[in-house]
Amino acid sequence: KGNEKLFSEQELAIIRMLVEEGQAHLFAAWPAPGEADADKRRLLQQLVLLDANYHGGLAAYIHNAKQLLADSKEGRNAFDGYTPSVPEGERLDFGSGRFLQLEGQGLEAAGKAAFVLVAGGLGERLGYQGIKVALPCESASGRCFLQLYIESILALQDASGAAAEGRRLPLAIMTSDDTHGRTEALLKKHSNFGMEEGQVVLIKQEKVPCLIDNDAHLALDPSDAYAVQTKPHGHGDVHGLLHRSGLTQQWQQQGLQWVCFFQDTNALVFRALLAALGLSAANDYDMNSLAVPRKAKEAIGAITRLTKADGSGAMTVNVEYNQLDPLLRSTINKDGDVNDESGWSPFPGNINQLVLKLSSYVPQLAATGGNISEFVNPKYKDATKTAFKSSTRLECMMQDYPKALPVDTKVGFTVVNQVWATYSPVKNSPADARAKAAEGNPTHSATTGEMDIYKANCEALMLMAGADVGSPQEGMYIGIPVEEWPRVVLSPSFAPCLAAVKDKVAQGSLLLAPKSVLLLEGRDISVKNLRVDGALVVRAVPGAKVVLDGLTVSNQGWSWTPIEKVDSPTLEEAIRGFRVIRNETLELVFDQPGDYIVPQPAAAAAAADEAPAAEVPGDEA
Ligand code: UGB
Repeated sequence: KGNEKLFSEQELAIIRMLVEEGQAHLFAAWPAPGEADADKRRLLQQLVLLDANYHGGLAAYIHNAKQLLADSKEGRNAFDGYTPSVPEGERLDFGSGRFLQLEGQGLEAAGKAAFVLVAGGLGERLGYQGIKVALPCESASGRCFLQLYIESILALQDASGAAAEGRRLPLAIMTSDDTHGRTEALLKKHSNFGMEEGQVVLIKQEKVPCLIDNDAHLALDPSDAYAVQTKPHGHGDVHGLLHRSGLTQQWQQQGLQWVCFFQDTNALVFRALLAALGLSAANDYDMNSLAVPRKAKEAIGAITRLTKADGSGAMTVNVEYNQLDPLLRSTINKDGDVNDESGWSPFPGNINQLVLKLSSYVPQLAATGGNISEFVNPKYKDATKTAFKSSTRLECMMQDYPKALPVDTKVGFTVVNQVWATYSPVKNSPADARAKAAEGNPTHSATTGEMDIYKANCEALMLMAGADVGSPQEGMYIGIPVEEWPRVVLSPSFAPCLAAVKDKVAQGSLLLAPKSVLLLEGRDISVKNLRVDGALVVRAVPGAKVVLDGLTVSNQGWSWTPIEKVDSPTLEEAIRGFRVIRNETLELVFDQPGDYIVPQPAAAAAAADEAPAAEVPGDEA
């Protein structure tokens, strides 16, 4: 009372609405008019913003929260009444004939695809303060995740023929207040890593208010009585943001047909995505999840078909592992979540890499506003479930998109049987990774994220080109076990798809000694006969057609030196447990278009004065 004259109509309206919704506690401690007026206004401005950012406003948020908190207290299960079964989809072996066939179809489809990276999360679990997309995905090239993703999209733009037809493949990145400024700065610093102005767009998600009890009272910030405490709403916000930004409609008008979603730290995603895109195109899927084989009870969501006995509902959706076991027990299998005769769960594991068909996505977004089914996960003080240990909030996940889809929507999955070819994210701190390793689980650490890139590239060279890369060796960095393969980096331009490796590396033409380093950076490099015992780096601009034919490299190479043996490691080195020491390198740089054979044939060498020469600035130059 008495504060009325201080505020605008809009601010007064929000106070009235919140008081009606039982939120008078937000203003109860306000001093008399004239005291802390600027702070009062600050709180109201924040509330106006929170109201505008949530679909239906804060009143809807409070109503939804009350309902979800009541469901949680009563232990009501969102999947009650549904019977689970294994959905439609296909399981592929990496590099098999069927894989390559789908990859080919996927490459064509990629020429009409848009890409969406969800990158609003901070690396808290990883113990990294910066944005995760700025981390090097491997230390050999030092390429950061964002650069890898952008170069992969540009390589697909080229290889699919989209570039030749004048089409640019767009990338939208969802950021949050935690990541927006730094993502923008990273792009600016590196001139969008080669994307044109406007080709990459940032869409920022907002946080939602925290809740202190089952009556959905909003939480004031413990350190500021004039601010509501807020937390992230989850990656499900991406659908609403794509809709409200107009991007999806724009993409459809430009003739694009597919949208591919991926996470911030899985460097392998583009190795398997094309096969999923191909299957989407072949089966006309409205939604397709690129998934991994799953062991029963593994802490990973399961992609599940859910059907109501009376035919009133059906969907194919991710069921979190803790919900899957009770659901199976109460319906089709008294033993719950168990492996089948193959030794694996019949349900594919969700890794949140999704392919959506634009022609059904756009109308669905228009119908729902892109709002995704929410959930709440309060940590209760005791079994009475009446009080929380700390404030909670509503959340939503992008993989829950099918929950609102019509029953006849075609939703499928694409499993690549070899997890190492598809999924090795960087999520856990060294300490958590060690604990996971001790339990026999994948560590999802920066250490394995890097080593799995080398492994996947070596496997690709073996499968596609019969390369001799030796056998992997057992290794260990900061207590995290790894398989050590030759450190092979194939730039996205060199290998936009697996089939490109087959085209560019002649059968049986490549031999890599253990722990050798091979970096091939350039679209037009090919290998006819190459042996490396040490380190070779080849960089070639587009149009520099480089054939490695008869080259033998022998030098001291590089060593992945355990962090215990190096001085002042950086944080990036510390979380992976090693520093790369470059002892000796043969580096071949071709910065002018032309035809090059390395080593130069004797006849050509005579006329070498006239020919464009390769700059060889490495130690052996
Ligand atoms: N993210 C956002 O952009 N905004 C947010 O508000 C939150 C996250 P995490 P988590 O890969 O196995 C997901 O934190 O908890 C981005 C799936 O939900 O790494 O491990 C963030 O930047 C789960 O079903 O997710 O769980 C990152 O890019 C399973 O698939 C992405 O969302 C699991 O990943 C994921 O964020 C998995």
